[in-house]
Amino acid sequence: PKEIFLKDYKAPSFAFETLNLKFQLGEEHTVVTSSIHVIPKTTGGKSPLVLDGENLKLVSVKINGQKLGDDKITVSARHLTLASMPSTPFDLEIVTEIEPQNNTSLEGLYKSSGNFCTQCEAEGFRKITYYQDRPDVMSKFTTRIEADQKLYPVLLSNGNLVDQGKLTDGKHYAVWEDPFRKPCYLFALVAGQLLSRDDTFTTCSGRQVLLRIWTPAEDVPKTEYAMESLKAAMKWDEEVFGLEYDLDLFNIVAVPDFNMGAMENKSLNIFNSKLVLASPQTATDADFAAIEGVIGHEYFHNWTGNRVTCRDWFQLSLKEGLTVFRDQEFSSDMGSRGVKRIADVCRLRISQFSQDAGPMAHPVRPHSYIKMDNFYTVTVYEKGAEVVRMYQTLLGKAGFRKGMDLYFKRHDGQAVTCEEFLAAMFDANQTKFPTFPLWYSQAGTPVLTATTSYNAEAQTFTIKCRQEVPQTPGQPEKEPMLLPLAVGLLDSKGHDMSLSSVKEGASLHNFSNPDGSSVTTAVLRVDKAEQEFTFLDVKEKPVASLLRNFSAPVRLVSDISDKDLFFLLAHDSDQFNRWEAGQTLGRKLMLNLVTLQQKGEKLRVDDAFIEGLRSILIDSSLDKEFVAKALTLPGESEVADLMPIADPDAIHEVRRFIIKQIASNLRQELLKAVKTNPSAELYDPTHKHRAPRSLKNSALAYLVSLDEPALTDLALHQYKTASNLTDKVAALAALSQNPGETRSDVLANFYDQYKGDNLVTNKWLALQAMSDIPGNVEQVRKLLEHPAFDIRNPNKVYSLIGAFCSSAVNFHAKDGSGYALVADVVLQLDKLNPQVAARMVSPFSRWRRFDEGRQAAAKAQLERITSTNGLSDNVYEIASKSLV
Ligand code: BAL
Ligand code: ZN
Repeated sequence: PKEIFLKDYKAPSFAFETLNLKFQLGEEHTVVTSSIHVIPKTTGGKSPLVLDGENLKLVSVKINGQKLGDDKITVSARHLTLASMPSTPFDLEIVTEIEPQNNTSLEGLYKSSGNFCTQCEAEGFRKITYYQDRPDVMSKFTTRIEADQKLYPVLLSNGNLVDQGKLTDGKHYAVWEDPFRKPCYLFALVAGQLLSRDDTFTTCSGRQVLLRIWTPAEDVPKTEYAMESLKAAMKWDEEVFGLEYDLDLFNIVAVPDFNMGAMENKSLNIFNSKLVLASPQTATDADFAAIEGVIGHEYFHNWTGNRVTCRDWFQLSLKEGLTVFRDQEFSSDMGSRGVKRIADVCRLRISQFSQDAGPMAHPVRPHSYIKMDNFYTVTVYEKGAEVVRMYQTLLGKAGFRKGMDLYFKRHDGQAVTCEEFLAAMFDANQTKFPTFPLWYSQAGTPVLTATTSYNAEAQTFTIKCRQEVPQTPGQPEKEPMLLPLAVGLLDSKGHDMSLSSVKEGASLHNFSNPDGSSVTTAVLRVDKAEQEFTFLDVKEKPVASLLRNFSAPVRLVSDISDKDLFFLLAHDSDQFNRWEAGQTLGRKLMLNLVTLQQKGEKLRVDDAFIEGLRSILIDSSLDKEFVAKALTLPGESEVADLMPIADPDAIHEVRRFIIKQIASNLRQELLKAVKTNPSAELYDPTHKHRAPRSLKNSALAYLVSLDEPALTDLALHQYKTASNLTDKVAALAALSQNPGETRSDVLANFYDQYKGDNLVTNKWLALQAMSDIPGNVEQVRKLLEHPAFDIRNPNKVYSLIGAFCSSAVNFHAKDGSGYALVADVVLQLDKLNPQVAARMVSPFSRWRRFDEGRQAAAKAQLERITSTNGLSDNVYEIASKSLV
């Protein structure tokens, strides 16, 4: 397979000014007629026009109405080359035939539950027609759809509906015109039997926008929350970024078969149904929160992605990092800022730090790819969002907003690069941080080591910083980069000290807020391999709160004592760092106990740790969702990443042991948390109601871990009487920790109750797949044959196989059976849906982190995959890079 490099970028030699598409949708085949007004960019000579296309049947090519001779046409598996094109503007018409009904890759035009729909990002448009399938080719699209009226009463595409009517033979048509130039990855078409929930939004300039969410008729009642989220997102973008919606219609369509979560096609977002459909009885608090976040995300793309798009796919983070940052901020404003930050950092550390430390490590802006689909990664998305967040941390909220305003002013309607974003941010603030751009080009998680000292006589507090960016594939050497280090100092009462000034090298920086209030968090700019910062006028020995709000995506190593960590857990005003203090203690405890476990020695949890958690649990002034987060131990994979050789069995035993110790020591407090936080009869997904529910359900899980009849009954009672799915699934999850009859009975009962609902049965699949009970590999193999599973549906694959890979003890089963199971599925799935198959290969990539036996077993499966004939480029890229 061919690797594509950023350094080889060349601007296109032909512009496509307008594109008229005609779709004649049929059951046997669909005819696509594409009429393009082409403007040659090169002067002189007659150059060939090379178009991308895959799995297309070419019917005809015309130039200015004249059929092009066969001698001028070359068709290969991936391209159509048209020789000696005119050097002046011309009209090109291409007719192709496709078979959407047989398209299981879910890229291009395909059918889902009998309806036609599309997915074109990144390179799916080439499965619809021959085209310059690249984001810097922007055109004005007009789309005519013709289809059987009974089978496909609803015909949708981007922009405004400008014409519709009846045709002969029971057919009808609709014509859509999108006034905004766009790349083809933002094209969308939907045709089928759908009904809509309609609403309106009046924009800040007084325009009324019609909002429509389309689903099969029976699902319309489940779209209420999605609609509320959409209106909230539209309002938020006006208020926070001054960005108004630009058309009179905004459509969302929910489809059950979708590779991604959702897609931001101009004015016609297409969503995976799991991110649209929700009711108290069919969705959990987490589902409601995800819907709010993703509805926001896709809507926000209208400006960050659609109005200003990417020059090439290497720049993906330009729109994704920025839009993830925007959706994170939106969700923070809708719920609890501290809790949202904790959740986002957890995800980053568990998934992205791990990717950054493995063979698939790549910069936020990758240098090369074989299949772009493989680069929709946590690095491009989540680390990319951290990079955007760092601009805001360095420039301040007002400075960041100035940068955003300038970015839109300069680049509206253009396809640009990450440099343009950076330049807008710096120019708007008349500043420059020379080492900041390295965040786009250097892979790997920087390690920031901080050592502190207090000089009582001089009343100074010094932080010595050392930074190192680890080697990653293809990048043996790294430069120091700018790490914003947010610091607060706590006095002996636990209050924030007022910070007056800091000395760094020869320069002195004075802190003061514009309104005269005191500064309690300072942002230090760490940009050298070694550097020292000295706070002046520090009246007593402080406890330092470092990297507040996780101000940079780094691994922080500090000399902070356990005593100081307990102090921060009790007092830090920065909610993230308060939680992080507990996590740091938890990680240390787990690592210590793992060593004991490996030596066969007795395990013990310090009283101080239990007491620290007890004081959080009984502190009624705290946000209950924060308390639930603070009670959660670091994940097994997080601890595995910190070990020289990961030992999933020992980590699992230790984590279970600590959970049971916490449960038995805090039994009374946990029981109180369960009893005093019942859900209201009328379900409400907002933070106010979600917070007590999350605390109650965390407490319940702890208690049930003790496997005592009275506590099991408590969960059974909740399972039977729950008035919402959150409580029901929480009870089911708690009960399914313990193997035995109760577990089997509730699982059977749950399936029986929900077997008609795919989204709910997917939770049932996932819960069993991620279970760490012994022998679960065989159980998951059986579930592959269960009627609830269907390998063609990505959600089901993610629920069963994706969830299975998250259970370290079973995926990494010593006998290699977990690896074999996943490889079997990958090879079967690759023939149907290479994108999803490649995602299932990713968990293998960390195989070198394990002992020799596991390494050999995982490597054997990777080699089995790479040596398979007819493998897709998608799977080949991940599997072969994992082996390097
Ligand atoms: N652009 C692909 C889906 C998303 O990130 O919104
Ligand atoms: Zn996105």
